[in-house]
Parts: sequence; C-alpha cells; structure tokens
Amino acid sequence: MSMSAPRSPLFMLLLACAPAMAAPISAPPTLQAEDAWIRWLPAGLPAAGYLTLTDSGDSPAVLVGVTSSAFARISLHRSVDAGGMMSMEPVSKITIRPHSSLSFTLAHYHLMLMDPTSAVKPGAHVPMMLEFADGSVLKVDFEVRPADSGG
Ligand SMILES: [Cu+2]
Repeated sequence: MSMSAPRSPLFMLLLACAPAMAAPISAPPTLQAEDAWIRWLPAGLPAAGYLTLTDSGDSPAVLVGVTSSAFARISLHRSVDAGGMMSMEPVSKITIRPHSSLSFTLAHYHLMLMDPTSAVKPGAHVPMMLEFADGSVLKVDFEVRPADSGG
C-alpha cells in the first residue's frame, strides 16, 4: 500500500480553507470600547445597547453587525426626530473615524436588542461580538442596567 497516494482536490480545498474557518480575526488594539451598557425593559421588550467606541488607528472602523447568545436578533438603529415625534430607523453600518471617539448616545445610535434569553436581567453582564467591515471582531462586555437608568 502506497503512502504517497494523491489527496483528492476536495480534501486539499478543505485544508486550504481551514485557517479561514477558525477563530475570527480580533479587532486591532487601536479600537477600544468603553461604557457599554444595556437599558433593560421588563416583559421581554426590546432592549437598547449603548457604548463608546474609540478608534486611535489610521483607518476608519466600520461596525456592520453585532451578535450575542443573549439576544436572538440584534440590529443597528439610529433615533430620529421627525417633527417632534421620536422614532428610529435601521442603519446598515456605523463608522468611527480615525483618531476619534463615537458615543452612541451623543450620536443618537443604539443597538436594538430583540428576543432576550432569560439570562438578561439588571446587574448581569452580557458579552457581545461587534463585527466590522474588515472582518474583524471585537468582544465587548455590556452591563445590564434597569429601565430607569439614565446611563
Ligand atoms: Cu431601535
């Protein structure tokens, strides 16, 4: 029996892809998150997440999505004042310019957090994975605060 039998093309393709399917790329250390918290609402109502992201690098950081085991659905939202009526709309991305900070509260952005699991209660800490346009991921720990919290 020969040990030098050629591998199938499919096997070689799987080998080549294996590193890409491993752990996601971590966001660069020039990208940092602070004051990440969630305004919790009772009765499984959608919660909102806020944080400040600082990009001290030379290229913009473009947030394109967030995932967490604590919420089935998470989207990026912007609050808008439509003639005195506050409403909100989904956005496809949130850009943090190089050498600047973006506060979600000041910039009227929030993470819309839908379908929480039972683990989401005031006082809990919820890890969330922030996904950027360059494929990198930043893990951020969010503190769950009560509904009447002003931040
Ligand atoms: Cu919203």
